[in-house]
Amino acid sequence: MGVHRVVEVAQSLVFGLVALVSSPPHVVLVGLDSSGKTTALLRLKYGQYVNAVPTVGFNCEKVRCGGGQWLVWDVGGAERVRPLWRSYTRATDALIFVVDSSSGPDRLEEARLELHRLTRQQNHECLALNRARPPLLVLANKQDLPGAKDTQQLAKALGLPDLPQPQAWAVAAACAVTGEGLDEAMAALHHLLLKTKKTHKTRK
Ligand code: G3D
Ligand code: MG
Repeated sequence: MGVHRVVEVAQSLVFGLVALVSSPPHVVLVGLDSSGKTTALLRLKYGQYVNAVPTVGFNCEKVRCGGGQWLVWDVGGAERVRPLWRSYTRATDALIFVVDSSSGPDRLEEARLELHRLTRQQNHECLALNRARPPLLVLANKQDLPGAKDTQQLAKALGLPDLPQPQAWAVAAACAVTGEGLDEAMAALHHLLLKTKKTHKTRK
């Protein structure tokens, strides 16, 4: 068994145990390295800016925002650890893909490829288990930076309209440093989650 596989199995076990003892919906933050995942998580947790160190492994916090409580997992986004995203997202209730809105075309294309790879995998797993596809919120972070793209430009650049149906998605603009937009983003995710649950129930 490869090291990646061992880590994946161990993480799935931890994830399963935490799921058993905690009731709030699980949400996983993924996205390329330096997009602002940890800053966003710490901002949601502490209500203030905390300088994040590069994530080794993952962070997990229970937070209250957007009209509900969440268990938020923040997973490293460096290229070598991206294969591990799958073990975190397999059983999650919702997904947040954080993007640096000021990224150039190459980084945005890299983000698009990773996002589509992840949602394809999730699609297969959810079909096999007859589970609802977790809703996707794209967090258009770093809106304070010059040249930051707006939500429509990012939806297009990330190919969100091309995601296979039924995939509930939304894009929300934010700045994790000031916290602007984060609560609205979580409220939008809450709304998507309720919608997804309702749609899945009526399809069954
Ligand atoms: P990651 O967890 O996705 O890898 P981090 O990203 O949260 O570690 O953030 C990477 C860098 O981006 C950090 O700067 C952080 O302060 C910055 N950052 C996060 N969100 C924003 C934002 O909304 N606006 C701006 N301007 N910067 C942001 P450093 O300098 O510590 O690397
Ligand atoms: Mg991080």
